[in-house]
Amino acid sequence: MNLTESTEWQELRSLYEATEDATLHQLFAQDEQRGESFSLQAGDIYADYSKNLVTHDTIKLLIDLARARGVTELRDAMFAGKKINTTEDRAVLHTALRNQGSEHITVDGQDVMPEVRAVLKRMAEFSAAIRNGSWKGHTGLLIKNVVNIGIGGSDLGPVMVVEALKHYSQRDIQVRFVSNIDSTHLAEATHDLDPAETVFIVASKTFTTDETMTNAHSARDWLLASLHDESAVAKHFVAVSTNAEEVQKFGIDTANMFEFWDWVGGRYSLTSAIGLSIMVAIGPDNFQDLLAGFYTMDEHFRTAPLEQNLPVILGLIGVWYGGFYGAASEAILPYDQYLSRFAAYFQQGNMESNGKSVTKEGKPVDYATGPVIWGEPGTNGQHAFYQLLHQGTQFIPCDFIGFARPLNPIGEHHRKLTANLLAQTQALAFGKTADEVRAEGVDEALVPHKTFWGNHPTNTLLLPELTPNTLGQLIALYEHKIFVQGAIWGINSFDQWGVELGKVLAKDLYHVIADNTQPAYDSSTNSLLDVYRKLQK
Ligand code: G6Q
Repeated sequence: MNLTESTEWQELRSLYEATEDATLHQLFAQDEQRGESFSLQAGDIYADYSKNLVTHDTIKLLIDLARARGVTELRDAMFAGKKINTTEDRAVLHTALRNQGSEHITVDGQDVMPEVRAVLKRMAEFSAAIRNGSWKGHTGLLIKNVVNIGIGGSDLGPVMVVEALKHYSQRDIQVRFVSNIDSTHLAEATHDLDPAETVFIVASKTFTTDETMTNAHSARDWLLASLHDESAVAKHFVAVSTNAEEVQKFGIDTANMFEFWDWVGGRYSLTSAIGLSIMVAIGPDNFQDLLAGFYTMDEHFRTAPLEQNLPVILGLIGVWYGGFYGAASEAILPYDQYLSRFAAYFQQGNMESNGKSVTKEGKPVDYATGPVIWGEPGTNGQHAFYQLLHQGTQFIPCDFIGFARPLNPIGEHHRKLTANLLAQTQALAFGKTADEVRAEGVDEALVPHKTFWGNHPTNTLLLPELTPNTLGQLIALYEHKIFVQGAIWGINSFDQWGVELGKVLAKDLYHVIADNTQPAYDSSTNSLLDVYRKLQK
């Protein structure tokens, strides 16, 4: 049944119409325990969702909606290795990559766990060899630099996690990333490196992605220009891929290939061999701890009752805002500098997963699906875009993420950081009325400018400390939130056909540019090509 025609949706609509004027002020005044009763503990994550425009009735109806839309059935099908990615006829089993249990997980009748464990073991051996210096370069030098070449799902996860877990990394090994086809990225990443001390990880599920293959070939040229010996490639290039044939064609020995499988979606792949650069940076034990953290949240999502299931609750609140309040974006605001790439990571995670406008059956939707995801770490954002959050005209729910114990305790920094986090959620929720502004003796002309309407909803996630384990929990939480929303909206969160058209057009345009032929496109593209050619001269 179409979502908006369901009884549960219509009941939610009636509830929205009856309560849309309620303010967070009123909701908190009505219930002294609100802060506690609208909170949850999932693993190490304490989640306060009380500063949302919801009542117990809203949550109850949203849970009814989740039941009616088959969220639990779809979840169980995902964990069981069913082919829920219907447009690509694939299982969606990133949860198997971090499974710490002893059960079999089968795809097409085959248990995938032995292979998962075997690859993890090989990754651990390779990482240890780089870290302890037993893997030497072609000329016998120690490896000091590891450069991951990949893009999208084969880049963003490792980029985010290597930065997030820098505190746990081996500092004498530099891990860098090259993704953009713009040669500046490769040039800047390698300009101060010695090829004899550098290993490239070419990370590509398909091993045909133009950006990655172009960068990998140029990296190979850069290496050979210095080492002058084809056989050096074996010591300086390893691959992470599902495509052994293409890996071999590139000249990488398949003994140095780390495999993963078609049931691992790119944007859900950081716990697969795609995380090799992470393991090199933080070591096999910390990587294992990261997997264990993912597993904690996977188990919570799989087993907790819907009412106490954090990804379910957060997902449903997002559906409520998208469906009835017109929320077109959500901000993720981590109060931790190490999480500077967290929002960017979930930009892909969320927008590529749920940026869809047809249902799994191919029918156009008549409701909002995935929001725009964005954000920067606090407190930088406060001095940049929070103005719009507080006084702009858009409705933007925000997630605030904080840690109780700092990894780099210096003076009063962390207490001030935490005070800012809490202050922002207070200001967003409760604002400051015109009367309160007047009571401060503010000139009447300035009163409208200094008034804060409040009523901006936030979730606050508090964790003890940023560790590989808690980071794993946090990432899995957002992954499953995306899953829940996709299930409610009835879309396929695991394909990404929307990225295809641009790729095809770029291929065609590349030939027009490279061969200098007459373009026959629309008048805008034709003129732009014309100007480009003139400017090149
Ligand atoms: C993610 C997408 C996409 C993919 C890249 C890289 O879910 O599928 O971002 O990861 O296009 O693809 P390859 O790993 O095949 O190079």
